[in-house]
Amino acid sequence: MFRRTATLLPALLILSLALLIAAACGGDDDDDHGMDGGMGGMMTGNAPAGSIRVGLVNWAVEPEKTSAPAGEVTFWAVHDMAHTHDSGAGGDIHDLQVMRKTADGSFELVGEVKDLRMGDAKALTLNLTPGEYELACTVVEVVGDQAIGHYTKGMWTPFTVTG
Ligand SMILES: [Cu+2]
Repeated sequence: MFRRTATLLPALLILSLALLIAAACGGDDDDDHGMDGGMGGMMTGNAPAGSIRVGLVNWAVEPEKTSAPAGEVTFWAVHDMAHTHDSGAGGDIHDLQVMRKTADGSFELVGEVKDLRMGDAKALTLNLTPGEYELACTVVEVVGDQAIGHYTKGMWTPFTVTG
């Protein structure tokens, strides 16, 4: 999917670095408030180094890893093209919501990237504290007279942040 040639690779690396630096410079304020629902760094293009790929399909959230150490975590949300769409079945757009389990067992939103069409990929960098999380898509589509809730369809999976 992301085919690289020998000549393109250095340019892509430099571009990626530039984006990372831009995100880091612009994200100073976010770093201090990583848990308050800030968007963190968001970009499109190639997967950032060290990111955790999270596949979004009908109807599952498929991270390549189900845990990470506490601190800065970058999720690379990808609306995978490796599935077909029945017309009217929904699933044209997916989100990635990162939610943290609170003491009372409910979930609070830590960060999200939204509106990923098929083939889209977006990065989401968050400062995560140890605990139990969920990676989810909470899109609700109305197709005809039917509301299709992606979460209800199965688009969530547990994720653990270790201390
Ligand atoms: Cu979805």
